[in-house]
Amino acid sequence: MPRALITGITGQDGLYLSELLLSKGYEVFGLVRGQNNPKIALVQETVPDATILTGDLTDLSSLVRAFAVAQPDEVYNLGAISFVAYSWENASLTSDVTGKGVLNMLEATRLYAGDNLDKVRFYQASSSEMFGKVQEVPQRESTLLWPRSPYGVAKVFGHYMTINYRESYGMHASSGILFNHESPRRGPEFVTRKVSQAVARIKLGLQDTVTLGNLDAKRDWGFAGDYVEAMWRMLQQDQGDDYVVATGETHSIERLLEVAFGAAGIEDWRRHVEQDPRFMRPAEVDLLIGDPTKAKTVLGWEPKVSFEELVTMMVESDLAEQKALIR
Ligand code: NDP
Ligand code: GDR
Repeated sequence: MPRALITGITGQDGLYLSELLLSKGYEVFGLVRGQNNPKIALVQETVPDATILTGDLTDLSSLVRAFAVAQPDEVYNLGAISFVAYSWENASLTSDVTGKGVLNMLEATRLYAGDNLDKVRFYQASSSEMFGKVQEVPQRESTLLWPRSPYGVAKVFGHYMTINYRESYGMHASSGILFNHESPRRGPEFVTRKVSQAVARIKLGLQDTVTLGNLDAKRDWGFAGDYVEAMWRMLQQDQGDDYVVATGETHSIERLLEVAFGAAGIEDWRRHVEQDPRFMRPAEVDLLIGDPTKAKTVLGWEPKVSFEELVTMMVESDLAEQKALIR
């Protein structure tokens, strides 16, 4: 039975990846931070067969202990402070967790493997935010990185550190440059879920408007359930490498609003949307669109859920959730 250690198991991707690995017969260990993390219950309910270990990405000794218990064949480093807007207000913390946390994980992996680095494979959750002020359209593995937020800068550090461990020590380390991926499990602070939740509440008469920031930004949005499959496929290759994982389509926030309100049968979305500079960012990433050719040709990976299907799935899930709350 292969063994996997996942950081960030309480997050959106951690839950989908745990489900995928358990369905493939893996023994799954998930790192959870804090002395009484409220999301432990969610993990226990969603993936009861996963084993929870305590640790924090900023505490190397806790990671070394987690490796000793999990004895992993595969390591998926998904843990991070992942909300871009928050990273300006907490730049140092974001650098420690999202940036230096990667180094701690790579070092814990190296210490665990000792002379036998072949026994473990490493996945780093890199991000399209590293492209920031894009230098090429669409963005691919070779596109120059130009991050626009403390989060993006921290991810660039983790990305290059992963490549460096591959080149310095011959570690089987892969960096998945994933573009935005969403689901009904997406945190409510991110724009897709903020919109799907608001649409559901507006439809049910629980609120009248949603307040957003920049409506012109464009993102390449896919379904998180599809994207964790790409992570797993990267670690099944003979060599570690870097891969862009994206749909190859881009849509504006305005288009997101149109589809989301439309899914609830509301045509005139503008009547329900307000803007507030509070939700604007000091430096915006205007356009992201990925070229997933390498993931397709090497990994045989393709997204299955379309943008419209994704948004409809999220609105329907939030409608059901909000209805259950008012019952
Ligand atoms: P989430 O924000 O849903 O999950 C982040 C996870 O990191 C949570 O489990 C969180 O734990 C954990 N975490 C935060 N701080 C620490 C810490 N100090 N020590 C250990 N764990 C910590 O993110 P997603 O699931 O959406 O994303 C997974 C990864 O992929 C992240 O690294 C993200 O940056 C990256 N990524 C995501 C994309 C997306 O579109 N979703 C696209 C590209 C990259 P807790 O619950 O305790 O806060
Ligand atoms: P992003 O996702 O920054 O791309 O990072 P987010 O959904 O937060 O923002 C997407 C775009 O929407 C605009 N926007 C708003 N965003 C939020 N959150 N709230 C608003 O009210 C709002 N109004 C407009 C933003 O300005 C932005 O342009 C996500 C995270 O999952 C990262 O961890 C990951 O690395 C990247 O995706 C790829």
